[in-house]
Amino acid sequence: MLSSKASSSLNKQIELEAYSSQYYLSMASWAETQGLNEVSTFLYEQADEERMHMLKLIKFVNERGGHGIVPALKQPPVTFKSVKSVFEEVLNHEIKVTEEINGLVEITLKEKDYTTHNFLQWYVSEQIEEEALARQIVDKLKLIGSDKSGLYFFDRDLESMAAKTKSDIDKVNGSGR
Ligand code: OFO
Repeated sequence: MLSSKASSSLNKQIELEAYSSQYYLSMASWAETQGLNEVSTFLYEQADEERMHMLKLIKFVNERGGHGIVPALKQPPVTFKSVKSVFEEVLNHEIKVTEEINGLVEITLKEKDYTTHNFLQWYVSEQIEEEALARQIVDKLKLIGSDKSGLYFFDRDLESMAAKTKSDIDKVNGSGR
């Protein structure tokens, strides 16, 4: 059975994952309007992944005798300065999510809630993967600078880059998803 502290902290995380999904969805929609097809496909996928993270938490909270609360939708930003600024925002957001997950892990240790602690390890690994991917993309965009043809190739390569990074990280972790 979840303590009320663990339950409310997990519900806060549900809200953050839901917001992450909305945020990336908004980025995807913006990128699509800019003709950046692969960037938008990539971001639509990220939005779906974040929704899956939210669902996984809701189900866990409910299984442990709590109540996973579906949060109200918050309006994310609608327009973005550039592709680079989009991915900088993704990276900063992922860093924030990692901090929140670490905070949750700390709570479970204080409360000696080893079941939730164990459950959260999946999120710890996921954050390593997502931060690394966002950082790699931002680094690539820094190299491209304002070169328009570079941006064209970046858009084309984004899909394979995401797949490769994921498989590299899976190899390092010795697991798939
Ligand atoms: Fe939910 O994984 Fe990143 O934010």
